Formats: sequence, structure tokens, C-alpha cells
Amino acid sequence: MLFKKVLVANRGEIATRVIRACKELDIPTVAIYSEEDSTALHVKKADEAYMVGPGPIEGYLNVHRVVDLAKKVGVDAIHPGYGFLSENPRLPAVCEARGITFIGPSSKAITDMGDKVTARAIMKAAGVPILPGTKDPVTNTDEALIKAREIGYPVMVKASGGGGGRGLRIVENPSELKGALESAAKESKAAFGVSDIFIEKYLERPRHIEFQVLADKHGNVIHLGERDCSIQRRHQKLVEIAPSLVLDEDLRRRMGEAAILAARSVDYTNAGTVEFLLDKNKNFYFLEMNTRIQVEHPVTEEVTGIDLVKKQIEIAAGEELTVKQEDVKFSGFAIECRINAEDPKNKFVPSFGRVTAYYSPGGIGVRIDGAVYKDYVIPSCYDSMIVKLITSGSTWQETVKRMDRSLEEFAIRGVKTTIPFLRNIMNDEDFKNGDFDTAYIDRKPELMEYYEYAEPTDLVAAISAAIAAYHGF
Ligand code: MV4
Repeated sequence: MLFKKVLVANRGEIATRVIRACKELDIPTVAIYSEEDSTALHVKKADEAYMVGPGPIEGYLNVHRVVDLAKKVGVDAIHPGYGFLSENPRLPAVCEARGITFIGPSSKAITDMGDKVTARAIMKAAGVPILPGTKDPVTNTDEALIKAREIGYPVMVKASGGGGGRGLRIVENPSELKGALESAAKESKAAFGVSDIFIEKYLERPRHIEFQVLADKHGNVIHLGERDCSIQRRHQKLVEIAPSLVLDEDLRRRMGEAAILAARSVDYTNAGTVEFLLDKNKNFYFLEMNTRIQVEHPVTEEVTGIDLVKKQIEIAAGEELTVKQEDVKFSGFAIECRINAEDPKNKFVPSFGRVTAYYSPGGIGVRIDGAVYKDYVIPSCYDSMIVKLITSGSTWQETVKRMDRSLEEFAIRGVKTTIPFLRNIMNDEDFKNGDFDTAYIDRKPELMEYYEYAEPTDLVAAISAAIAAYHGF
């Protein structure tokens, strides 16, 4: 038996995903949920469920309360999912102190990779390619001006404690630098509590290529290939694919080796992702390392056939990785579309509320990782991603067509979703030709244009009104 009982310290689709893996491993599960999540799918699927709080967020973020509950109900392992506590170094530390296994890396690996300046220094020492940049945080404008001139404009000002696009400033020339440093530091302080910022050479229109790694507690480290996550809007990934359409075998091998080197440099254990930027000359540079399972992990699972969440649980339980690097085979292509309850025609404003109809697609190569169902009321206090649609196929063209067909089939009524916008991407010639980079969405405002069929309920109301008007009511 790997574990007696696993507590899933998360919500939404990833909580359901972890519970499914535990069920297949015959491990009983414990869910936590806020009052707003009392009707959530993960609460229904877990063997036990306990309300935490107060309020919609606090309960999912309180390390001591989560671990206290775990001890109280006989849990011996905690899976953090992504977001929430997944990259809080205090959770593995408190788990260790209380004799509970944390299903993830060490507290130190999380801390080191969470600080971008520290991460860059570790990678440089390990021989992983990094972009030209400052070795330490910049502390004054004069020093920064000298460093930026050495690096060469354009440069990017970044928050060391940051991620996800906050505290980022692109600086084209010296006159912009002082203002960028001040605004980035201010944003960083507000977002991350620390104002440390550093400077890197800015890559124009790079691709965002990330490598999945798995490392056990016996020194075995493998990579499971790459995911191309270039299609982002405001640093939110929208569509992720595997494999990338621009890597040849030699580049894949070199980037995979660099990803393994990165993991080894922090004595990494469990599942992790090493993110690189790839420039137009196929040079790659370390961007950051994510010390958690990621939203987009299913595309790697679909092309390798490896269940990453099960591997996380087995590694945490001390099992050796049975898969050797030479055993990892890649087959076909996979695309993940994140379906958000948002209105693409109205600046992607969130659209929460009751799901009045829900019909999911099916057929060969179609996977749904989600947490919504008919009559579920999507709460307004959480992330707007409601379901992930993943398709896989033997060729890129087949996989894209399968995704478009599945999006067309997918009926989610009662809330607006990004499905029509995602279909536009699947039918865009540049996307179909693999011709995209991190600036793809910004270059194509027409992707937000589409004809919106009226909701059937709207049609009934319109027809009724017309009949009433005709009869002079
Ligand atoms: C960069 C970059 C180009 N040059 N760093 C950092 C946070 C991550 N979400 C994206 N980041 C980037 N860092 C250097 N030196 C390009 C990105 C980047 C990006 C930047 C702005 C807007 C959208 C982006 C999408 C992917 C990557």
C-alpha cells in the first residue's frame, strides 16, 4: 500500500484529477472544501470531505489548518495540486515536522526555484543556459543603467519573487529604465511581498517550451519531452501542445539534458517542469522551474502514456522510477484547450453562474479533465477555468481537427465560455501551420470575432414576444 489516505489540498479539476489517480491506486481520499465549494465535484468524488474556511480562499491556503486536519483524520500524505499551497515551502516543512509525506519536492527546492535570481545562479553554476542578465537584484538606477548597457537593449525588468507576468517590464532604451525599475519593484512588492528585481536580455517573440521532468528519491531523473505553451493571453496559457512543432531530435535531446541538469542541480524529487525560452535561431535559455504538477500535464500524459499524478504518488511513497530515459517513447500529438467561463467578446470578463446544460464531446482521442456538470453553479470567487479539453491523434492535422470537432460538440449553456474563441484558433492558418509564438494572440484580434448563436431560451423568449406583439398583447 503506497499510502493509507491522501488529502487533496485543492479544488476544481485538479482535485478531481488527483482523486481519480488515488482511486486507481486503491488509496482512500480526503477532500477539503470551502462553503462556496459545497456542491463541487471533488467533494462528491472523495471518500471523505471536510469544510475548511473561513471564506472561499483562506481554507485552501492555511498550512497549519490543513495539516492539523490531515493528522486528525489519519491522513499520511498530502497532494497540493497546483496554485494554492503547491509552491509554498512551508507545507513540505510542516508535513515533515508532523510525519506526513508531502507529494512534491523538498521545501528547499521550492524556495530556491521560487526566487528567480537564486534559480538563475544555480542554473548558471550547473551549466544550464541562461539569458545574459544581472547576477544579483539591482538596487539603484546608476548600477542598472551600466548593467543594461552591458546586456544590450531591449532588456526585461523582472521580479525575482515573481511569476505569471507580474512585475515584468520591457525596456527599449536607457530613458525608460528608471521608471520601469520603480514600477516593477512597486508591483512586485504588492504582488509578492518582496521588491527584488533583476534585468535580463529581452528575447523578441520567443517560443515558450517547457520540459516535464520526473525525479525519484533514489537519484533517477528523466524527462518526458516538451510542451509548447506559447499561446498565452496576458500570461495565462490558453492552448498547450505536445510535442512542439519546431524541435528536431537533436534540439529535443539537448533541451531534455538541460532540464535534467536543472532538476539535479536542486536535488529535485517528484514531478517538475523546466521552462525555456526558444529564440528564432533555436537557442534556448532557462526561464524558470515550476515545482508542482501543471495545468497542462495531460498533453504529456497523452503522448507518453505515463500517468504523471500516479508517478508523483509512487515517487513520494519512495518507489524507484521504473521508467528509464530510453524507455520513454513519444507517440502522436496532443492539444489541450483551457475552457474558461469568460466572454471573449467582452474582454474575457468572467461569466459565472448556473450551468443549465452540459454535453461533453467523446470519441477516440478525446479527454475531458473538468469539474462542472449540469446545474452546477460556477462560483465567482475562483479561477475562471472550468474544464480542460484534450485531444490526441497520430498527426498534427488530425489532432487539430479533432479538437475543433470536439469544441463544436461541447455544449456548456448558462454561462459564456471561450469555446468559440478556441475554435477560431483551431481554424487559424498560422496555428494549423505551427506558425505561432508568445505574441500570437496579441497579433490576432480577429480571433475574438465570431457569430454568437442565441441561447435556445433566448429564442423562445424572442418568438414569444413576437407572437404577443402580433396579437397586440
Ligand atoms: C521573458 C520573455 C522574453 N525575454 N524574458 C516571463 C514570465 C512568463 N509568464 C513569461 N515571461 C517571459 N519572459 C525575457 N528575458 C518573454 C516572456 C513571455 C512573455 C512575456 C510577455 C508577454 C507574454 C509572454 C508570454 C510568454 C513568455
